[in-house]
Amino acid sequence: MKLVFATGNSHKLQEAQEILGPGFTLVSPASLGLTEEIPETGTTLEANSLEKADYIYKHLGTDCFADDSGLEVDYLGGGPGVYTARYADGEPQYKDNLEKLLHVLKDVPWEKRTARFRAVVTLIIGNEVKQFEGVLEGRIGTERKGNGGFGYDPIFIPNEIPDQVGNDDACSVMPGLTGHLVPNTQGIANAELPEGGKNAISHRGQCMRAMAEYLKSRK
Ligand code: ITT
Repeated sequence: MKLVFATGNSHKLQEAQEILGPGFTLVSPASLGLTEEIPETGTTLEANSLEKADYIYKHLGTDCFADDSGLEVDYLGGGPGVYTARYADGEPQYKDNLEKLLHVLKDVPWEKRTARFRAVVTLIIGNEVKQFEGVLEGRIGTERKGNGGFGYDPIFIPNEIPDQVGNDDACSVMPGLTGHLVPNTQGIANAELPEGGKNAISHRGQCMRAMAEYLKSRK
C-alpha cells in the first residue's frame, strides 16, 4: 500500500517506514514536488496533525497521514508540548532545543524530571479521517547519550525498555509488539537503543502499529 506521509522530517519518515515494514511504501510530499513547509498553526497535537494531513490531502489529492508529536515535561507544566520543535529561539536545530532543555532543568532532581513523548497521527483515506495516539513515558536525563534516533532522543530515558535491548536482530523482528518490557534500571537513553528497540516502545511506533491494524481491518 502506498501512502503519502505529510512530513518534512526525514527521521520521522525513516522511522515510520521501518515500523510499517515492506507492505507499505511511504512517500514524502517533497518527492511529489510539494516542497513548501506544511502549515502548523494549532495549539494541540490533534489540531496540528489534522491540519498537516488535510493540507496534503487538499494539495495532492492522495491518501495520506501526518504525525504531530512533542515532549511534555511535568516540571514545565507539560511544555514544550506542541512547541517542541521550536523550543529554542530562532530556527533551532535539534541540539539547540536539547541544550536549552538540559539548561532549564539543570537543578531539577531526578524524581521531578518526569516527561513523555506524545504523538497524534491523522490518517485521511477516502472520505475517512482517523486519529491514533501514542505515549512513551520516561524522564529527561542530565546529559546526552547515544547516537541513534533524532531530536531529544539523547536525553530521553524511557521508563521501560524491551528486554532484547543490545540485540539488534531480536528487536528488529518485533514490529507488531513491544515484546517483554523490563524496567530501564541502567537509565538507557532512546538514542542508545537499537532502532527496532526504540520503535517497539515509541509513541510513533504505537501510532503506526494502530494505523496499520486499522488499514488491514477496513480491507
Ligand atoms: P513535520 O511537522 O514536518 O512532521 P517536525 O519535526 O516539525 O516535522 P513536529 O512539529 O511534530 O515535527 O515536532 C515534533 C518535534 O518533537 C520534533 O521536531 C522533535 O524535536 C521532537 N520529537 C518528536 N518525536 C521524537 C522522537 O521520536 N524522538 C526525539 N524527538 C522527537
